[in-house]
Amino acid sequence: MNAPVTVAYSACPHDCPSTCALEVDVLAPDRIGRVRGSKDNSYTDGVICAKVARYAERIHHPDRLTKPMIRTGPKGSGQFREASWDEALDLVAEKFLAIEAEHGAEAIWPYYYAGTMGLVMRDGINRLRHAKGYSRMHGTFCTTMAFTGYIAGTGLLAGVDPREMAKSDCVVIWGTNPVNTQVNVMTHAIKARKERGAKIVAIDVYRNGTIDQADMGLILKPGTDGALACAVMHIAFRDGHADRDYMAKYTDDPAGLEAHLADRTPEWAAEITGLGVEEIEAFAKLVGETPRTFFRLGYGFTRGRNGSVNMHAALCVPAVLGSWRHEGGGAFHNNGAIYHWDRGLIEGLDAPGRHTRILDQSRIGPVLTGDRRDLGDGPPIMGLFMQNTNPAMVAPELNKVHAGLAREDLFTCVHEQFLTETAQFADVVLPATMFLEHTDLYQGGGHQHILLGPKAVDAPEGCRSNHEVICALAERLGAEHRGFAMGPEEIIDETLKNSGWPGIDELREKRWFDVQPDFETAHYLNGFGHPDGRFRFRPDWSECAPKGFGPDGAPGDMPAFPDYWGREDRATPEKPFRMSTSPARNFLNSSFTETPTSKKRENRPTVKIGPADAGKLGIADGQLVRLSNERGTVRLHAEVFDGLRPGVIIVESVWPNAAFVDGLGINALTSAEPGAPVGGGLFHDTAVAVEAA
Ligand SMILES: Nc1nc2c(c(=O)[nH]1)N[C@H]1C(S)=C(S)[C@@H](COP(=O)(O)OP(=O)(O)OC[C@H]3O[C@@H](n4cnc5c(=O)[nH]c(N)nc54)[C@H](O)[C@@H]3O)O[C@H]1N2
Ligand SMILES: Nc1nc2c(c(=O)[nH]1)N[C@H]1C(S)=C(S)[C@@H](COP(=O)(O)OP(=O)(O)OC[C@H]3O[C@@H](n4cnc5c(=O)[nH]c(N)nc54)[C@H](O)[C@@H]3O)O[C@H]1N2
Ligand code: SF4
Ligand SMILES: [Mo]
Repeated sequence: MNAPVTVAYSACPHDCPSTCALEVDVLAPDRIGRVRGSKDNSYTDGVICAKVARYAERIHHPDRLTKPMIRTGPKGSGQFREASWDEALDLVAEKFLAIEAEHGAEAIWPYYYAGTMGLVMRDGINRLRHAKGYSRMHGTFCTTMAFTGYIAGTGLLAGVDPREMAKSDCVVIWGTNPVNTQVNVMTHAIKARKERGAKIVAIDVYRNGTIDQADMGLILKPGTDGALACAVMHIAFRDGHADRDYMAKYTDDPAGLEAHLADRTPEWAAEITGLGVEEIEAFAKLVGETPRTFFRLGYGFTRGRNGSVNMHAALCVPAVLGSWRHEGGGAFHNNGAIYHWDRGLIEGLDAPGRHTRILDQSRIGPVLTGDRRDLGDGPPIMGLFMQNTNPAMVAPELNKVHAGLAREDLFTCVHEQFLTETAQFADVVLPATMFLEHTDLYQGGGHQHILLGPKAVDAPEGCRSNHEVICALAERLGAEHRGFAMGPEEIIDETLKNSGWPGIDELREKRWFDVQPDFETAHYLNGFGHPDGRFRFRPDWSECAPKGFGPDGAPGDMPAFPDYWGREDRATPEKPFRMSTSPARNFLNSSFTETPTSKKRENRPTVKIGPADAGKLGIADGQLVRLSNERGTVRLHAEVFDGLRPGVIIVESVWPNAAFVDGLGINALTSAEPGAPVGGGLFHDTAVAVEAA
C-alpha cells in the first residue's frame, strides 16, 4: 500500500445539492487514494456518499478517454480513429464555420448540463455561444419546475439554513430521497433526532431508503402532493393550528386561502393521494403541534406535469403554520439566490450575440428531428457541441433523441471523460479532465458555502479542460471575448470580486466561505422576496412564465391557490401503471454507471412492482417484463417489492441503454412535453402498460 503523500482540499463537482467539501489523499502527482468529507465544513460534517469516497475508481478508470477521436464508421457505430488535438479542433472549426455560412449561426447548438457544477467549466460554453450568436439553451432537465414553484411563493430562491435541521423538532423530507441523492440532509436530520428527539417524516411514492429511516413515512400516488398539502392546511385552519397573526403580517391572502381550502378535506385528499384519512390527520397533527418543523423540499415531486404547483402547495404549509418564525422551522429547497453571482465574465453576457432563439434542452429529441414547434422559422440544428451531459441516456423521448443524433447531416462534437452513449454518436470526441485535474469554483445548492476546488493532480496526458477547449475553439472560430484570453484562476478571482466576495487568494486560504445570511433574512422575517414583502398563497404564474422563455405563457387553468391540479399522466385502461424513475443510490444521473462497484451494487435495470399487481399480471420476481406506451417499449427484469401503492411502478435510474434487454433505456418512455409553466423534465410522471415479456 502507498502511504498518503499529501492531502488535497477540494469540492465535489457532481450534480448534487450537497457539494461536499472534500479531502483527497494524493499518492503521487497523478494518483489519488481515498476521498473523505471534510470534518471542518459544518454542512459536510465529515460525511460523503460511498460513490465519491471511492473516486479513485472513476478518475483512474481504464476506459477514460485520453485521445481526441474522429469518426470512421457510420453515425452511432462507435468506430473512431485517434487524432491529434489540432486535427480534431481544426475539423470542428471548419465544420462549424461552414454550417454558419450556409445556415446561419443559430444552426449550431452548444448543449451542456451539470456533469461538473464548477462555474467556469460548466458555464464557459455560454461565452462561446454568446460570442458567436449560436442558439441558446433553456436548461430544463432538472430545476425549472422546482425553482419556479418555490419562487412563486417566497419570491426568492433561498430558505432557512439547512444546518438548522439539527435544531428542529420535526423534519419533513418531502419529494427527495436524501439517503440516495444528498446524504448530508440525513446527517443533520438525524442529529435532531438524536439530540432533541425530533421526528423525521418522509413523503414519497415508494418505500425508499429515506422512508426506511423515517419515523413517519407517507407513500402517496405520484403527482398528488398538492392534495396532501391542501388537506394539511385545511386541518390547520380547522384545529386552530394556523398562525393567523403570522399570516396577517407576512402573507398575501389568508382569508382567501381559508375559504378555498374549506372543501379540501382529509377525505378529499385521501381519495386523490391514496393515503388513509388517519395518516393525513396524524401528519397534520404532528406538524400543526410542532412549531419547529423544517420542511426540506426536494426535486422529486416536481418532476411531473403538476410539479411547480405541487412545490408551491407544499411550501404554503409552513406559511400557514408560521413555522418560519422559529429556529429549526420554515422551509428550504435551494440557496441559489444567496450567492448573487455576476455571471458576466464567465458567460460572456456582454457579447453581441446573446439574443438568439432559445431551444428547450429536454426537447432535444424533437429539436434534432426538426419539430417546428421548437425550431420556429429558424434553421434546423446542423451542428452540436456538447459538454457535461449524456442526453442519449438521460433525455426524454429517447427514440427521437437517438434518431436525431444519428442524422448523417448533423455534425456533433462531444467533449467527455468517457465514451458515453452520446459520445458514440459523435463525429469528433475530445477527452476531458476531471475535477481534481483543473481548478474551479463551486457553490452549494443545498447549503451556503462557496468552495474552491484547486487542481490537485495531473490529468492523463491528452485530456484538456472545458475552458481550454472553449478557448481553443474560440480562436479558430473567430469568437472574441476577453474571457478567452484568461486562465481559470483569473476568471474565478474576477468573478468573486465582481460578485461582492473576497478574491481567490482568500478563498484558497480558507477553502470555503460560509455565506449564510442572518437569521431574520433566511427566515424572511424582514419580508419575503416579492415587492410587497408577502408570501404568495396566490402565485402569479404568468409572471413566472414570460413569453418566449419556455412554453409561451402559463396555461390559463393553473390553479389560483395551492391545489391538486390533476394534470399528471393519468392511468388509463391501456396504460394502467404510473411510473417514477427515481435516482439509484450508486449512480449519479449517467455518471458512475461506468465504475465497477456502482455497477455491481445496482446489478441490473429492474422495475419494482407490488406483490398484488405482480400476482394479477402473473409476473414473478426476476422475470422479464415489457413496459410500453405511445413513445416506446422497454424490457427489463421485475423485482416484486412490497412498498408501493397499487398501480405504481419504480425503475431506479439512470441505467445506460446498453444495460437493457433490447438496448433501449427507460427514457424511451418518458415525455418531452414541457412542464408548466416554464418547461421542465417529467421524469417521474409516465403512464405505461406492464406485461410479462
Ligand atoms: N445517488 C444519486 N444521487 C443523485 C442523483 C442520482 O441520480 N443518484 N441525481 C442528482 C441530481 S441531478 C439531482 S437533481 C438530485 C435530485 O434529488 P431529489 O431531490 O432527491 O429528487 P429525485 O431524486 O428526482 O426524487 C426524489 C424522490 O422523489 C420521489 N417522487 C417521485 N414522484 C413523486 C411525487 O409525485 N411525490 C413525491 N412526494 N415524491 C415523488 C422519488 O421516488 C424519489 O425517491 O439528486 C442528485 N443526487
Ligand atoms: N429517467 C430519468 N432520467 C433523468 C433523471 C431521472 O431522475 N430519471 N434525472 C434528470 C436530471 S435531474 C438530470 S440533472 C439529468 C442529468 O443527466 P446528465 O447531464 O447526463 O448528468 P451527469 O451524470 O451529471 O453528467 C453527464 C456527463 O458529464 C461528464 N462530465 C463531468 N465532468 C465533466 C467535465 O469537466 N468536462 C466534460 N466535458 N464532461 C464532464 C460526465 O462524464 C458525464 O458523462 O438527467 C435527467 N434524466
Ligand atoms: S453526496 Fe453529493 S456532493 Fe457529496 S460527495 Fe456525494 S455526490 Fe458529491
Ligand atoms: Mo438534476
